[in-house]
Amino acid sequence: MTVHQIPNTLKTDAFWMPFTANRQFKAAPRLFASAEGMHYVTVDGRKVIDGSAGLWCVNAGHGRRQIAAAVEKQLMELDFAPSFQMGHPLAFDFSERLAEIAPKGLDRIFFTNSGSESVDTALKIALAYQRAIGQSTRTRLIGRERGYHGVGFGGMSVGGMVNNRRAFATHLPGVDHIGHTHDLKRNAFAKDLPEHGAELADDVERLVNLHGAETIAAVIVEPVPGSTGVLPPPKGYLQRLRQLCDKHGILLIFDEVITGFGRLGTPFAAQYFDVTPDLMTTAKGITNGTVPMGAVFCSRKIHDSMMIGPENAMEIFHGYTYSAHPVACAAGLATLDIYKDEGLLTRGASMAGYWRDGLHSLKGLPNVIDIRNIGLMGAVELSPRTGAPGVRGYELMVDCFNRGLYFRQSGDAVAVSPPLIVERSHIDEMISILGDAIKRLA
Ligand code: PXG
Repeated sequence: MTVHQIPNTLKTDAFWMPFTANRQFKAAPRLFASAEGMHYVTVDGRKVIDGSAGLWCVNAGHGRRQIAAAVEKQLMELDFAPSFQMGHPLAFDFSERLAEIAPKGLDRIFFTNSGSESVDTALKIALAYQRAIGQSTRTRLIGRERGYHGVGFGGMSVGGMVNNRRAFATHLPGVDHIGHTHDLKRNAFAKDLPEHGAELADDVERLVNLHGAETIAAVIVEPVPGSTGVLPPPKGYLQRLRQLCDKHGILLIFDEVITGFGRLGTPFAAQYFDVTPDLMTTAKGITNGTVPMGAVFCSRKIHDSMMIGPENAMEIFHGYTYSAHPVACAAGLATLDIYKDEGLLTRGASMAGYWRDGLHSLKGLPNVIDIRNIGLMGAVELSPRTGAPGVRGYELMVDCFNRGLYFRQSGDAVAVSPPLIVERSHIDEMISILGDAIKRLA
């Protein structure tokens, strides 16, 4: 047993932790020291199974030597190269490889460093495209209640989780939201896609009637919202959203930061649902979580419409110092090799049934009010304690962590999304720890 660092000798004051109850955490830190395959090892040497692929990103499992070797090689060969008016071959190779697995027609790639940057980039491309085709009154951006699109001002504004919004009063102007699709009354314990709610997509028409279609540039949704507690879309909903966007000249953006790279058993959710957006945002699994990176997949239509003006003019005044960072590209290429060699982008399809049955076996346990699943994503929702929303979920998370299971908590829901290398025995282990903890919980 390797004891890497004793938590109570660790100085915890300087690190202001993101999306964390800092004072509560620092009173009893939960610290990982290493990871391999499906497991983390804590600083005190306990093995903890990774029920959330890190933060929905370590799709090929931990400790992949092939990625480490590619990163090391790249750092020694070309540590950094600018992508503004200069380039390096890996960026082109990686784009071509991404284009090969992309939903049809979304084969023009813009690199970023995170999901939040991908979202802001996609929103900006949508605005610039509308302007380029002479639709410059289309400046309004539409998100969805309960959506999570990262933490930039753009992503925050189109996002729909109240705690991510309320402290930061200044949002983008001209943003509106359609309603969410979570409907426990009609759809609790649905397996895979809920039956009811395709008509909720018509909310787009409510906003068209309110604002005028000619003011709306784009609608952005997660095909399956993740952070808000895994909400598979009602049957037919995304198809209807696509039709309405087409009817009204509105671009459709899928935020696939979580659903991208095999989470549903297809490379992207767009392929799972057979609905192709105009723009698709990704990050996380693009490098197996090893090196920060994101990418926006753009349709030919959008890309080509912007290749206008004199040839010496930049087509879009946008990009990041680290767009197409060579080390991230190397990590990404090695990641795609692993996904391909091990069939991971479609493996979820063969595991989804076992995953679904495992999760739904928890039905009937105390306080369980809903169970949701799709591909290798899942959620178990507990009823909140009176006057204390989120506390039950938190206690469950801590109890499971102490007994060897890590997952993300979203309020009183548990969100699980294991690495795509997960085996049946791992699913059994996760469900057993989770079920026992739910039984113990008051
Ligand atoms: N879009 C979606 C759909 C996301 O889920 C982002 C954008 C932002 O990505 P970055 O890389 O900027 O964080 C995300 C991020 C959780 C959790 O457990 C989810 C995310 C990040 C951290 C935790 O729900 N999603």
